[in-house]
Amino acid sequence: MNILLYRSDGQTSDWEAAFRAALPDAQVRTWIAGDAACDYAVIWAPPAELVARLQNVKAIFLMGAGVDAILKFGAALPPAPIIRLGDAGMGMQMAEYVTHAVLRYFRRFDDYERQARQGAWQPLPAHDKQDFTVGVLGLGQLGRSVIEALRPFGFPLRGWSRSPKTIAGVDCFDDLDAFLCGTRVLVCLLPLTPETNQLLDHARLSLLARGGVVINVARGAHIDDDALLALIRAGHLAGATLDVFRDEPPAPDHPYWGEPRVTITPHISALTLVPEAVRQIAAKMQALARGETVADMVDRTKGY
Ligand code: NDP
Ligand code: OXD
Repeated sequence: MNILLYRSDGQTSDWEAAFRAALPDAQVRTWIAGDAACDYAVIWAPPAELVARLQNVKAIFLMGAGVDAILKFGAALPPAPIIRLGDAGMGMQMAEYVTHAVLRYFRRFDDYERQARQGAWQPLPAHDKQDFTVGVLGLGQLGRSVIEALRPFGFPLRGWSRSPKTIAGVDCFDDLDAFLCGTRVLVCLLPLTPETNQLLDHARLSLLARGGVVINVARGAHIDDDALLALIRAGHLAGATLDVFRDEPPAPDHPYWGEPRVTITPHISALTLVPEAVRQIAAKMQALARGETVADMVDRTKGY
């Protein structure tokens, strides 16, 4: 078995070591320009030159859960199956991140952080939990993990997905506007597709409850940045916690950096854990080699 690795950040040495340990008989190497022949490519955010050289691979494995950075190549993609990571420790991390952010707003730590910087000692009225509806856009592997983590806290929960869902204790919507009306905390966990690109524009964000907050842990291009900032500055929204951006990192003069009601993290809400990812991918390679089917195949027509 011949495995080719590529990451846009160049950090492949731990992947090489983990694959050599998991599949001792495999030949494992990191891609250098001009190289190509392999059975399996394990990649993240590849350049066009690499994609063009993968026409004969048996399968492409992604080092993450999102598929936008590969599906953007459209007709230039090889016919081989594309297989994303399935959870691999990301569900728990996403649940931790989003739960932290929801509780921070609900218990007013954002207000207390601002007060403390001004030396102010001032207890504030508690928010009413029934006014703190959490709406999760995307009820896939990560959205469901977030819903389950929030469940014990007793927030009203709602969700929105492409196909209808029934989840105990969760109001599942197919009408997006109805979902947004009354949502106080909006969590975005959608894949980035032509349908979801710039989904959260001014009109839709305005439907959120007054004092609402946005937690975006999916992709920056889901949100109209100008609209989000305008609604925060106008006082309709209380703030945002953003882990993902249209350009990463955002430019030094991006207005998000200077907006105190925007909390920025550097795309860390659910990191790829290399040992877990390699265990999962190696097992899938072995299953494919035995002629079996594997989970987490990307559906190119749906775009995720
Ligand atoms: P899944 O593919 O498991 O779930 C996607 C969900 O979004 C599904 O419920 C799907 O609906 C829904 N959906 C897709 N398109 C639409 C649409 N047009 N309208 C309504 N609902 C839609 O993805 P994951 O949960 O694993 O991951 C979600 C995203 O999170 C990834 O695509 C990635 O961009 C991002 N991510 C971010 C990370 C970070 O560190 N910030 C880390 C990992 C992932 P249905 O159920 O009907 O198919
Ligand atoms: C992913 C990501 O999709 O890191 O895995 O965003």
